[in-house]
Amino acid sequence: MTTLHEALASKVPAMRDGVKKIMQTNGDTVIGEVTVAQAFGGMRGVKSMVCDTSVVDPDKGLTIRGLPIADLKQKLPEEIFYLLVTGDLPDEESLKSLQADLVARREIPGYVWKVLYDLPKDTHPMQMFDTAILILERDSVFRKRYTEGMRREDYWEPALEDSLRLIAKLPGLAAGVYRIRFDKGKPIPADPELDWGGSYAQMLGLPDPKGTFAELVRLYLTLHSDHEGGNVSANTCHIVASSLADPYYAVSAGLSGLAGPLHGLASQECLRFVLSIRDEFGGVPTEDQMKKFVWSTLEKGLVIPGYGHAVLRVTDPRFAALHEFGCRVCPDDPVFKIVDMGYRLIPDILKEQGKAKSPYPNVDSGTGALLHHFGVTEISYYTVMFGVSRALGMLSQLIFNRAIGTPITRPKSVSSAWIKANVGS
Ligand code: NMX
Ligand code: MLT
Repeated sequence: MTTLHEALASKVPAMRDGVKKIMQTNGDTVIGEVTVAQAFGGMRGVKSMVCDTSVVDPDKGLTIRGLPIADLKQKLPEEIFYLLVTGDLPDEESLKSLQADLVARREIPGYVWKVLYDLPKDTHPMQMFDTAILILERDSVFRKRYTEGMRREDYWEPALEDSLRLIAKLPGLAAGVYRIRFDKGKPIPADPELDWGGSYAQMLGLPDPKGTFAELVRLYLTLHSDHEGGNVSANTCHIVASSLADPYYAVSAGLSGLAGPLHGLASQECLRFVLSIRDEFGGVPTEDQMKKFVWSTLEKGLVIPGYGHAVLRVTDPRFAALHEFGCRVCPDDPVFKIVDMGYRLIPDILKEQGKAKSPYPNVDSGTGALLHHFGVTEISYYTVMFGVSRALGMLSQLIFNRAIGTPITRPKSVSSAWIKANVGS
């Protein structure tokens, strides 16, 4: 048995040494270049940071520490966290020790609930979730130790402790947001016998006689955890934490990025799109009706939510895993059927339109239909669940960066005038 702390402690010296050596021997080696289009265009494809937790291959999709996500979908999300942080999956005892670490840290202070109850009734669930995380910042060990005077080599330890404290509380917090915001009754205490994802499902309080909803929640949390370093949430968290702002501030910032409709909020927008199709046609449309609807959306200048990707050029394997779950669990649900029909028809339409570099579904395309099937019909809640999962990736990247001593992020910007003067207008 190796606790997460021990496993990481045993690896940190080699991680630091590896970075030091490569910087000494190859620090000046060029790994990419930046074009004017990339500078104006969201830095797409610019190789400018290192992230070891996961890699997104445009033609294969996500691998976590070298393992394809399709091979990890049966794993518990807390096993994925251990893998992200250490590079190894935990054995049974190490997993138990991590689960015990989380249980010991999951109590949410009363003043957090008080603020959540006091927020106006129309507050967006992501705002509530994000606010609660900022309130928890009060307990940051990293900030306390830094104020006392901490050596740079020690940064990773309180970063890990803050991460465990935060991750432990996220399911209870997120489930509480759901219950408070949507008048479902008081937050439900966690069942001590349940795993991290299972207790999230239980605390949401939906009927789950066969445990299939809990199965979906675990799968969801595993699939959304990490997507290399450049996505908006991870990148934002990375930049904020590089100033040595503590993990609570950094995760809150990352979640604010996740709340944008081109990123995590797309999960809400996807289901809104699917439900608008259902309402327009009074159920599952014919293929012709569906095609016309998609074309008219594009003609209005709108994007088709859940399709396209900044990196991927194939169907997102995370979507494939969720689609497979839907085909097994709710193939006849009309909402899932519309998602399934979209998967068959939309890529060809986007190809014909010829704008999107990837015409294929991304992870957000099908999640809403599955949550809706189990009774999570409040679509503005969906991004909160994404946030619970993405915190695993953001925090593992943060711990890694504090361990190897990554400095403050500060790229150089140039003005349009500089570009004109240097490359011609
Ligand atoms: N529907 C219609 N047009 C699209 C779509 C889409 N799904 N995806 C890209 N395009 C357009 C895009 O708006 C752009 O148009 P224009 O030249 O007029 O500005 C053009 O195609 C080229 O964009 P790309 O280079 O293919 O995409 P980019 O890397 O800029 O953006 C996304 C990637 C994901 C932001 C984009 O595909 C999109 O807006 N998708 C819909 C929203 C979505 O599903 N987001 C979730 C992403 C996953 N996540 O979990 O975060
Ligand atoms: C993600 O999971 O973060 C999204 O697929 C977006 C991205 O990778 O840019």
